[in-house]
Amino acid sequence: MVTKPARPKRDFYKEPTRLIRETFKRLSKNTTGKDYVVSDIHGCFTQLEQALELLKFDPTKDRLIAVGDLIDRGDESFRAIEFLQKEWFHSVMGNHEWSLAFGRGFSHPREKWYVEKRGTQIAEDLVSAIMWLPVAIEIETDNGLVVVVHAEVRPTYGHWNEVKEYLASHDNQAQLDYSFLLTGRSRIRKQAMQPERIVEGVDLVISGHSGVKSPTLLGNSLFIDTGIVFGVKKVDDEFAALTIFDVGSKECYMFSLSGEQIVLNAVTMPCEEKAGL
Ligand SMILES: [Mn+2]
Repeated sequence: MVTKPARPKRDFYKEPTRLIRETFKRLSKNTTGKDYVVSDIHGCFTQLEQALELLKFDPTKDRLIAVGDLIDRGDESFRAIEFLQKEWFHSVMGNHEWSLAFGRGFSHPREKWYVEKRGTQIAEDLVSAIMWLPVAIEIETDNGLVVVVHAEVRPTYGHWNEVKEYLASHDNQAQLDYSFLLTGRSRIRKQAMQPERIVEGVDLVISGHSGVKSPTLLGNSLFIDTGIVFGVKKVDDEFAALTIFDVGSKECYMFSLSGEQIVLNAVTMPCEEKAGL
């Protein structure tokens, strides 16, 4: 009989200074190596490692920024703890992390495995590792400011500063609506009036969350969740791939599965050219 762990303490709700500090993370320019952004991992860390090897990722100077949803669906979600301890690995919070840390906790069927498969301690370690993830990461690059958020910057926000001001204007987490950053699909589903509206003040916004067959650029918002977990779980391996975006060259590398091994199967055109920027 496994004991259900206690729900995480909601200090996040009560500490405004932490809110300001933790909402954003800013990475200064990487002057020695490359920066990459990886699509939704969903527990497929073995496939991520294989892809990084093919990319010749150098952990001594390169950095990898994840769009969130590190956990759930795949079998290795617990390895998020290990990756989040690596100096070169950064991630924004996805709705799956949010849901585990602040939402349903362990009562939801999707999250039961944390306890059943790995026990109470690892479940609590996982919550500790994810509950402070920033909702946005700003990366200073030679190509300007690149922002990573899990789902989207809604086109109702014309300027990135409007989003920052909104988030900073609340001193209480409970009053904040993060949902547009964590779960929004208004651009990709064309629900918004101007799905291709440029987010001013930012050169490129990179998000996951919404499944796409190949990386999709709308305005200066790039969507890269090509759903590798569905290939690993053999739910739909027709287009399932892990996408890694090279921030410097603006190229997307797509890795899909060939048997148990991941293979580099496509390098899309640089996003810059696609966008005609
Ligand atoms: Mn998501």
